[in-house]
Amino acid sequence: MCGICGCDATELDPGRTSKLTTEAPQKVTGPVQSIALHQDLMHANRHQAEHNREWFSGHRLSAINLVSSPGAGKTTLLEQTLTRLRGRRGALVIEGDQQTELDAARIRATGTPAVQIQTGQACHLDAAMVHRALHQLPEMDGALLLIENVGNLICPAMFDLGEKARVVLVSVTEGDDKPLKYPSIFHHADLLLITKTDLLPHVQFDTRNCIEHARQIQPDLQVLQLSATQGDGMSVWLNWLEKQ
Ligand SMILES: Nc1nc2c(ncn2[C@@H]2O[C@H](COP(=O)(O)OP(=O)(O)OP(=O)(O)O)[C@@H](O)[C@H]2O)c(=O)[nH]1
Ligand SMILES: [Mg+2]
Repeated sequence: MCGICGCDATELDPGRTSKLTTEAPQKVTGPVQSIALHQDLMHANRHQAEHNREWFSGHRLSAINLVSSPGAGKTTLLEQTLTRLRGRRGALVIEGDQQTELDAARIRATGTPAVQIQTGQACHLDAAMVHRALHQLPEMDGALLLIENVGNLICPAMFDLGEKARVVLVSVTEGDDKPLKYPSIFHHADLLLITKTDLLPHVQFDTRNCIEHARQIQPDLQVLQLSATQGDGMSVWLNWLEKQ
C-alpha cells in the first residue's frame, strides 16, 4: 500500500462518501503504526469483498475486474465488447477513476447502465466502493458486471473486490517488461490481455517476452491478444467472457 499517494485514505468505513478529493494525503509516521493500519484496512476489505461475492452469487452476476496502467485501453475494450454483446447478454459497468465521469459517459453511450466512482486521492477501487456502486445500478440478475479499475498497475493488485475473475491489460506501447516490474498484479490475475496489437509494427514490443515474463510469475496464466479498435482477437475475448 502506498501511504505517500494517500491510498490508505480510502473509505473502507461504509459511513463515508466516495469522493475523497478534499482529503490531504496521509504521511506514514512510523513502521509499527503503518503495519497496524494496513492489516486493519486489508481485513476490512476482505470482509467486504466476501459480502460482495455473496451479492454477486445471489444475483448470478459474473463480476470481472479490469486492471491496467492508465490508457492501456480498458474503456475502449469495454465499448467494443458492450456493442458486440448488445441484445445477446445483459451487462452492467462500474467505472473507477480519480476524477471525472468521462469513462462512464462513454459506456452509457453504448446503452449500458454505468456508475462512475471518483476515488479522489485513492489510486484503486476497494470492495466498499464497489458495494455502494452496486446499489446505484439497476437490478439485472444473470448479467455480466464489468468493473474498470483505476489506471494503476500497483495498488489495485491488493484489493479484492469480490470479483470472479481479474483481467490485466498490457498494451504494446507500454513495453514487454511490465510483468517483471509490477509482478503482484500478474500474480493475482486470471487473464493477461495484450492490447493495441495493431500498433505492433510501430513499436518495440516482444510479445513472446511479455508472455514469458508473466508466466514466470504465474505459470498457468491464460493470455489473449487483441486490437479493440481493429477488432482482431475480439471474438476470442468474447468467448472467454462467456465462459465466465
Ligand atoms: N491503436 C489502438 N489504440 C487504442 C486501442 N485501444 C485503445 N486505444 C487508444 O488508447 C487510448 C486510451 O484508451 P482508453 O480505452 O481510454 O484507455 P483506458 O485504459 O480506459 O484509460 P484510463 O481509464 O485513463 O486508465 C485512446 O486514445 C484509445 O483510442 C487499440 O486497440 N488500438
Ligand atoms: Mg478508462
